[in-house]
Amino acid sequence: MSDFDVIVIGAGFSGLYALHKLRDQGLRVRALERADAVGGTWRENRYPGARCDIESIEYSYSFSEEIQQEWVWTESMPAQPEIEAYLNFVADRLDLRRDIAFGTEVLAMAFDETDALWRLETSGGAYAAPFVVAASGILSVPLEPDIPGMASFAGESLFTSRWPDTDVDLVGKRVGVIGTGSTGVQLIPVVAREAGHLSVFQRSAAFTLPWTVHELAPGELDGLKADYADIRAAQRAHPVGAARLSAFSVLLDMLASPPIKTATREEQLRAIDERGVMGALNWGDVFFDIEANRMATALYGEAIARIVEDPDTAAALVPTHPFACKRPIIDQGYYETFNRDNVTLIDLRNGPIVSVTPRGISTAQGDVDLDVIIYATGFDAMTGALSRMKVRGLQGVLLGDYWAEEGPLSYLGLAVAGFPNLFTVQGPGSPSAATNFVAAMEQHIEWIADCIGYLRAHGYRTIDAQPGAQRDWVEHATSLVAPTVLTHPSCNSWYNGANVPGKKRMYMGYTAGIPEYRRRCDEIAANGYQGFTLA
Ligand code: N01
Repeated sequence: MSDFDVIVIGAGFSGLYALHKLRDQGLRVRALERADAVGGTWRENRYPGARCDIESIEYSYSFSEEIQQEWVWTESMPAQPEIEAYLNFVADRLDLRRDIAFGTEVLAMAFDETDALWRLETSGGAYAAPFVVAASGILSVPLEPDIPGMASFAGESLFTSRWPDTDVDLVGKRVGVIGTGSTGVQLIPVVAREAGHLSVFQRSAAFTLPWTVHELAPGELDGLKADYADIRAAQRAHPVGAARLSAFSVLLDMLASPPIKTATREEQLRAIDERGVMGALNWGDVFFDIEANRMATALYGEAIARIVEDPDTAAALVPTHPFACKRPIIDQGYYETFNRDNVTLIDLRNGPIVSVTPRGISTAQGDVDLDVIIYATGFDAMTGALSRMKVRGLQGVLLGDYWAEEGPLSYLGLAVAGFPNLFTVQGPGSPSAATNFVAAMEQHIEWIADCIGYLRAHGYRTIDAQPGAQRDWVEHATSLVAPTVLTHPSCNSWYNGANVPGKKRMYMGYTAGIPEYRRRCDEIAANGYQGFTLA
């Protein structure tokens, strides 16, 4: 007998909903949160410029009509402080804090086969429960680069993924930013406005599409809230879980566009005349045909050269990896930032970083003296959090070792064979990263809650994914991306683990869309949890 029926790991978007949903079902639930507050990834990544690239009206919980009517969004796409405030509001509104143990980091957990219990070792003592819901985040383990001399830097070192709570003063300082993924692209224009001088250390140039965020006008939010039933219905039917404008819907629009390969030069030029960098990529064949992708990239370079005044800088900003193989990025004034007198782009393709020194960053092209270094170097995504936690399943197998050896295998992205009663929210092989995270997450939590309800109602103590079903699922998910540029050898992305040295490479999303994924998950449940062993 344990004190709890379910342990939820994490109190970010997923953990808060899991706690609420399972508690509502009459279960004894405890959420364990490493930090002293709710918010998860949206709390830690409080760097200047952090913002969601999906509209607030859709990047929010849909399960509670009260919450969606009461909360007031102020901008079309929410900035980090507003998302963090929203999650705090939800925690209070649903009285969740009383069941969250803050400052409690899960260090290890093992499945006790005799008692059919997970036994957890945490920084706040021992816990046990039959079920564990890992809501530990898909982008919650920062990837710190292994650059010699990092600790020797005499100035200030900052990491976007654990930005300080206190104000950071960059005014007039010599700042270096390493990393030009979504985080760097958001951060760089903001830092450029404050810093005395900003040096951007770019290893891979980004594809990024300009976007304007607007403050919601008086009455605009009320109008949206009045239509919420329709907005949520459209969202639910949409492959990426966001029917309004978002970084993902832009990609879907592109899929439906004519091919670049048969477009005339005039048509190509008209595309960038009318829509700039966005027009350069807006061709249906770029996702499947690497040659088409390269043609679009060349056109993209022409569009950049129309914005960025210095020809060398413009050329250095043209990516060399295929468009769409990394997560789409949208920005506010990224390319324009490189026209500022106080910004220098250091293209590491001309000579890599050699070391960090007490004075700054030393590259094969020369040394740059700095007061502040900001690392925006990404995450060990999807599998990182659970791999670090020392999760031991049947026969004492470590999940981190299993994934390291076999690749990030999972059945539905919800469970891993040999790790009974452990539910992985947004695990590898689920829509997660390639969709509106919140929409995909709600489907996961609801499926998990139904599953635990079913097991208890039918007297089952354990559920475990079958290796064969898991293999078939991985094959199915992999086959969906096989004909696309996502599997091209030059595609190094956190989507396929290529950003982490030594990580087994495999695309970790599910690209048939959330409605199709939901249909499959529901069918599996309706068939008595097909592909799982219930005991
Ligand atoms: O991380 P990334 P991120 N030396 O992995 C570079 C979500 N997100 O934090 O590409 C030099 O994309 C690395 O270079 P390379 C979103 O899902 C969402 O930016 O490996 N450079 C790359 O440029 C996103 O996809 C939002 O060659 C080094 C960068 O660091 C995900 O988080 C906002 C290096 C890492 O890019 C991750 O984005 C922000 C080294 N040693 C984030 N090591 C929104 O909602 C790494 N790099 C809008």
